[in-house]
Amino acid sequence: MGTIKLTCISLFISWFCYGQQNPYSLPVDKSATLETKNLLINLRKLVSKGIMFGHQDDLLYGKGWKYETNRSDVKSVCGDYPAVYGWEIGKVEIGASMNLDSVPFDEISKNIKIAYARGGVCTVSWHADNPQSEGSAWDTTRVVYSVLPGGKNHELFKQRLDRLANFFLSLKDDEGKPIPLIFRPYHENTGKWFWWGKNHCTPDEYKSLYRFTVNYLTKAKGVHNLLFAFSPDRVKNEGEYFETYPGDDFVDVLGLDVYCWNKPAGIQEYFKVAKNDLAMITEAAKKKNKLAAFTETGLVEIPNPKWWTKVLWKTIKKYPVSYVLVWRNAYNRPNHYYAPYPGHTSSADFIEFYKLPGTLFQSDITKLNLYK
Ligand code: BMA
Repeated sequence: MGTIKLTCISLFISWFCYGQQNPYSLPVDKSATLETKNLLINLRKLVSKGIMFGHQDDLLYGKGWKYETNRSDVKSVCGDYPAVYGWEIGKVEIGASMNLDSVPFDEISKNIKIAYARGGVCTVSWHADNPQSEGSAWDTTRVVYSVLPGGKNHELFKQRLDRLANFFLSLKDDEGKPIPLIFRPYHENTGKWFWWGKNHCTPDEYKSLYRFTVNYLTKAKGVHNLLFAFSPDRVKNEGEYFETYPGDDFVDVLGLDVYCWNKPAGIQEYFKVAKNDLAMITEAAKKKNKLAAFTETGLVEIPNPKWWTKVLWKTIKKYPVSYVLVWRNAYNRPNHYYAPYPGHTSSADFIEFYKLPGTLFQSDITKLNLYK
């Protein structure tokens, strides 16, 4: 009896110590490249130091300019690049030469390499066309069931994933090593606007779609430079978030997309919803040994001059999220921007946000080398 007890206790102690020494889980892709594994481990460590700032399409274009190497609205305002760079690759799956915002894929690849060489973190969203109707990501013709194995669009869908895989495989640094990316497919699925969204497929169909994509890219196509993010839009509770969760074996990052609406009650509503959801995902991420991130947010045109310190920072500061990413400063839609540019009324406050010890930009992370 005594021996059994002692064995149990020593087994428990070694399990406990192992857990303490290895608090970082591996990426869901067990064959991920060393740099991709290192990225996940280092991002986990970085959470205790601060929240990285991210901006979609930051290096590609901004207010009144496009395709000027090394230009960035964020840098023009605060003197530093964002730490996280968002990229969009919708239409890569149909073999187009430009994405859905008419940005050439060559420009995207070139700038991903530049961002990576600088030690930045790249995350990729994918507003994929509807494979059934040939309409856009916003065409909600029912389709998910048909792209799964055995479905009438399965072969066509695999061809699309082949093109997606080829894009990921093509992203290499100067030494020919694959560039790690946080891939965020089928995002905002708790909303109703995309073909993979709520009411357009069942939770099981959604999970199968996500799992098939992860397996196909990693196992069938040999793509090993991805961490996978799940990023629903605002939810009422944990139950709604996890109703479509593909599972711990398929998700590295528990993400969340919540925008702030510019209406009288918008800010109060943002505080309430974003804080509630961030509290929930960061708690769940802790239990699951995963990373949490505020994968998309922003207030269009930033009409509130203190939005950065008094709204965004106040919302996120308590939560251990890896990064917060604001959406693009569209070159082709004058009123569609989410980061300041020189002369914007929120620029001074953005500089204050930049100076906060808890916000991390490119110069903070370059020195850490997140890939080593
Ligand atoms: C949306 C808008 C669209 C754009 C899409 C993909 O939220 O910015 O104009 O086409 O993202 O970048």
